[in-house]
Amino acid sequence: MARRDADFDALIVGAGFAGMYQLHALRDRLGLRAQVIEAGSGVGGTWYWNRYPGARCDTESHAYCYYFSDALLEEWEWSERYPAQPEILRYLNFAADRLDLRRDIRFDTRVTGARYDTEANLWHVETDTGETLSTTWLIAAVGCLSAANIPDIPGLERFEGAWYHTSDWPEGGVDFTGKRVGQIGTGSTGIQTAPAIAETAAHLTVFQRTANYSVPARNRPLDEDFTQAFRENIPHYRDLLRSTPNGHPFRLADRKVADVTEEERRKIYEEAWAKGGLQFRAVFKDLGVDREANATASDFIKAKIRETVTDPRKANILANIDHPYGAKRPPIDTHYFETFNRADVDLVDLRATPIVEITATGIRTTEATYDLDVIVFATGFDAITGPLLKLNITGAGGLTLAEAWQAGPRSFLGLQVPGFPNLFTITGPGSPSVLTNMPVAIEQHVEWIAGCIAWMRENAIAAMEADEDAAEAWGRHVNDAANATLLPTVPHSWYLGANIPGKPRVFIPYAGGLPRYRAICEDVAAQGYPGFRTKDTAGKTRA
Ligand code: NA7
Repeated sequence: MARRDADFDALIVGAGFAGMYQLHALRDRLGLRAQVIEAGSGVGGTWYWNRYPGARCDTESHAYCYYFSDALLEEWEWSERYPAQPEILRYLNFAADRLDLRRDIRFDTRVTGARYDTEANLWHVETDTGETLSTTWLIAAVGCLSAANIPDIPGLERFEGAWYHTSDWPEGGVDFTGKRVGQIGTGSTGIQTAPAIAETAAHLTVFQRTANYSVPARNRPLDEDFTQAFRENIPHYRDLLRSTPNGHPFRLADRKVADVTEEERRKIYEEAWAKGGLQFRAVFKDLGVDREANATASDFIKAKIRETVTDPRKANILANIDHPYGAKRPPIDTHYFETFNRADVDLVDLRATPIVEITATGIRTTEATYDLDVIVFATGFDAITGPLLKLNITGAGGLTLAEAWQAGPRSFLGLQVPGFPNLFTITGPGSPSVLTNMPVAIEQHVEWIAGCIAWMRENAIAAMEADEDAAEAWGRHVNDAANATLLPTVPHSWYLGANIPGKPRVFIPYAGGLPRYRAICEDVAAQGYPGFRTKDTAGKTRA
């Protein structure tokens, strides 16, 4: 039940894909007094901050946008198969204008803390502008990959050159002309940025800890015919995105590796390689669940790396991959492996020769010292839970989120945490989030949250929170879903929190697929929200 004595009915943290749509859903559909608090000076969230050279989405552009509005889909035209960061940012600015969102977004304002008042059923939200704002509902739309991981390598403070993390890139860009650049990290980001940096730098050294697969993106301009055909088939695309397990616009093939001959298999992989993109992993249905089947795809890609990279030393380091393809987030690239054929690009194997320290003039490994003018950290994120913990949230009875998650994140459906009434987490831990095409997962969460808030208002519910037992059971289900795949078999994966020292090793996202997850969430809503405790405006509770 909304309270007239609160500053707001709903405060939303973050003005990316999630926060923008949540504002629209609560303000324009439910008529709530809702606002967004955003640390950046503009909308975009992840796409506002991740401005590194080569930044591009790995989802095809026509699938990487809002589908809740036909008008938005019809009015926007994408220029490339995969949208680059500036184009996504333009798109989100277009959506913000079209939905008139800016008047309810507080830019340049960071949430520094939030405290729940159980007596008043209110959240008190503190910001770095010195304000404390009260709200009935608090919605974290902070993104899954927005808390940078800057590794604690001794000596960084002594480095006399410039250094950057890819997700906190200077607005005007970085001029690499004439510079010796060292790049640490070869995840999706590193694989995108290395070819772009090599274009202008005097010299690039890539420091690789874990070798990685990558499939060519085969990016290309989109033509009028594509746009026309897309606009005529919007319902088809909407159904497609909402019915595939990962929210991408392609289906998992209905065949197993063993169903075809070796020759047919080779042809299938060659065709998928030529088409490019994440759909490479969808050509057989058992690649994600069966090690032996997976090895055929893994070996195919390793052979492609060796064919592409002419220097056998570099090829060996790049193809020395020890996890199953797709069990870590599979990157796609534009000339990543080809970049190592340039005379001005070198590769260091940190498994064989780890970094010892950063010196005033570069990076020292156990074997050599590399003189550098710039260090680029493409070292990823404290994923999913990191951005939520950074909000410094204290729930009912003084319990902090950090305390509640000491042994790993607990959440019912990835939407609510026991002990934190009226707090919703969009794409939180235990929801499909990073295993999917994010806008599809985001729209589902935003709509579920709006539906839940509408139900609370209709039923005079003052507070609602996830039940401990429901969260416990959901945690077990999340584990079971992961264990049915190859995903938890990679010990150093950030899906398990393994990239952050001290982070509990728990498989964080829900691997059961979006359609199954959506059905579970819809069922919970249809049944009157079992698994949540409520307190009505007269103080009556339901366990
Ligand atoms: P990722 O996928 O976490 O990749 C980070 C890379 O940085 C990866 O190669 C790491 O090696 C490496 N790394 C991290 N810390 C270190 C240290 N201390 N020393 C050396 N190397 C290190 O992040 P991305 O930004 O590439 O991608 C994140 C998501 O963004 C991606 O999945 C897309 O959804 C978009 P490691 O593998 O841990 O050995």
